[in-house]
Amino acid sequence: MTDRAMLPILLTGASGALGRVLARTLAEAGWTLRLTDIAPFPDPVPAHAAFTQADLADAGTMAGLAEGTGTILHFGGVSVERPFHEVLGPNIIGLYNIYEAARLARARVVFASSNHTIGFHPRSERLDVGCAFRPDGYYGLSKAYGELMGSLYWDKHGVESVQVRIGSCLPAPKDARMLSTYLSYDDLSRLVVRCALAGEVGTAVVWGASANARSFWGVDDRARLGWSPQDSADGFAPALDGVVTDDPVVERHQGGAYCRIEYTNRSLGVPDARHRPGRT
Ligand code: 15L
Repeated sequence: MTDRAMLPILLTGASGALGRVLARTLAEAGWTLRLTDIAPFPDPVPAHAAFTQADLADAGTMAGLAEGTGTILHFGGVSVERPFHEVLGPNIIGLYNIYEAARLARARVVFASSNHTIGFHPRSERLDVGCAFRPDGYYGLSKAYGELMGSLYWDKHGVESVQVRIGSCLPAPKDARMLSTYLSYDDLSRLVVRCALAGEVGTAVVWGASANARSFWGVDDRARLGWSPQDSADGFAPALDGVVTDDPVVERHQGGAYCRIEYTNRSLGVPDARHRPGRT
């Protein structure tokens, strides 16, 4: 156990789907929690937890909440594809406020990044975390920015962070794509605990997926955290194999339906638009 294990955890986005899971499981595991969200907390506040309703834009409140914590789980902000101006405030300015709060508190950040940072990679590619960002929308782009913010704050200020590129974290996978991207709630909870307990992590990037045989993803920094997933989507394959769309944009890319939103690229049918003759 490190000293960090004795300190409270700040959880942003506590009222969201994953925030509610983490509030429950971390409280059950005995952690002292500071919960915050712009929306009211819909559940009974667990023992050893306090909830503060606040906007990520409120830098002073975020800094106050972070003071004395060892780990900030940053799950707040916009969590689906939205127009640029809706993403900008929570996911860029709010993110900055969280990293500044972490710098002042000397806390480690665990960032809920997303597979949508790399969503335009084809499903036929197996990716390591060093792969190029290919965001599939403004939401994914904001998460790529968030990962780079972690890199900046590590190099410039020594703020540690773990960037968790979450796949599809749901009670159960829902379609054939999620046989590759599924992350169970229990694997997420165990991962977050390792992020809080691990010794030096520097800045680490991890694929947030269970042990799915059909995973799109390979090498990451999980060994540094001492985490490996215990669950898998594989048992759902017989039921979900045929659950696909008839849309080639959706089915070709790792990001699935997010790639289709506002898609106007006429080059569909060419395996990779970046490699069209005449384009650099
Ligand atoms: C995400 O990043 C979203 O937050 C979630 O709602 C799902 O769409 C998930 O990705 C996914 O790709 O399945």
